[in-house]
Formats: sequence, C-alpha cells, structure tokens
Amino acid sequence: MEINKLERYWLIAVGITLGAFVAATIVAVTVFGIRLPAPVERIDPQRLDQTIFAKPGVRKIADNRYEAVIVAKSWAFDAGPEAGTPAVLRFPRGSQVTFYVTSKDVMHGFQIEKHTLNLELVPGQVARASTTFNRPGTYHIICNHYCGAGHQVMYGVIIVE
Ligand SMILES: [Cu+2]
Repeated sequence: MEINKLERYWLIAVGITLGAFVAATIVAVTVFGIRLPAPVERIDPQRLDQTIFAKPGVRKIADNRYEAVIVAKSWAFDAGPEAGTPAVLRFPRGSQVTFYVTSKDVMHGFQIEKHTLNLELVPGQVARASTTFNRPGTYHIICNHYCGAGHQVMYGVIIVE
C-alpha cells in the first residue's frame, strides 16, 4: 500500500502529539500525584445531620494522617467549632490529609491554593481526595465556583507547620 508523503507526515505528527499527551498524563499522575476526584457517595443535603457531616472537623487517624470533614455553605467552609470562621486548619509538615467535603446548599468549589487539590462541590454528593502537605506555609482554601453575593468572602486557611 502506498501512502502519500504528506499523509505520512500528518500520521507521524498525530502519533507524536498523542504520544506527548499520554506521556504528560503519566508524568502528571506519577511525578506530580495529580488525581481526578470522583464522587464517593450520594447524600441528602437537607439531612447532613444524619451523616459524617453532622460533626465537621479534623480528626487524627494515625501518625501523620488526618481526616478533614468539611461542609461548604453560603458563604463559608464549616470545619467545626475548633477551626472557627473562616476555618483555619493546622497540620504538621508531611501530613497526609483526606478531605471529605460536601455542599449544603448550592454548588461551591474547594481549591487549595498553591497545591494540586481542586474539588467541585455538588449538593448531594460527597467529594473525597487525599493529599500530602510537605512544604510548610499558609494555603488558602478558595471557593472557585461563583455561588452568590458572598462568594468573594468564602475561604478557609490551611497552615502547615
Ligand atoms: Cu462558594
């Protein structure tokens, strides 16, 4: 079978482009640890008091491992009374934190600034993602999904010590 010279160039160009995308995906997953968050379970946003979200907060589950249960609502992240408003979460350097986050009312975002974690919060869905904080510093949690009049004041703080 004979392939036209130009066709062959295009086939090679497409092959190289696809190879570059596959390589970029592999590097993102293995080197940078980027994962696509998936909805974990469905819940009734009207009845959060019957779920793990009844008592939001940070729990230590093992050495250097934490679980953070957070409820997003217009216009704050509720991480329990200890965290306050706006929520301030503190973790020692090197902590692995699993976030369980949901929204009580409308769609919100949960993006950790200067980090790879970015969740979309849909009422009725639990978003879960784990991440490790290796570098000390202050990281803001930002709602990056427009959610109404107080959207710009919806944030939290993570302090890695
Ligand atoms: Cu919001």
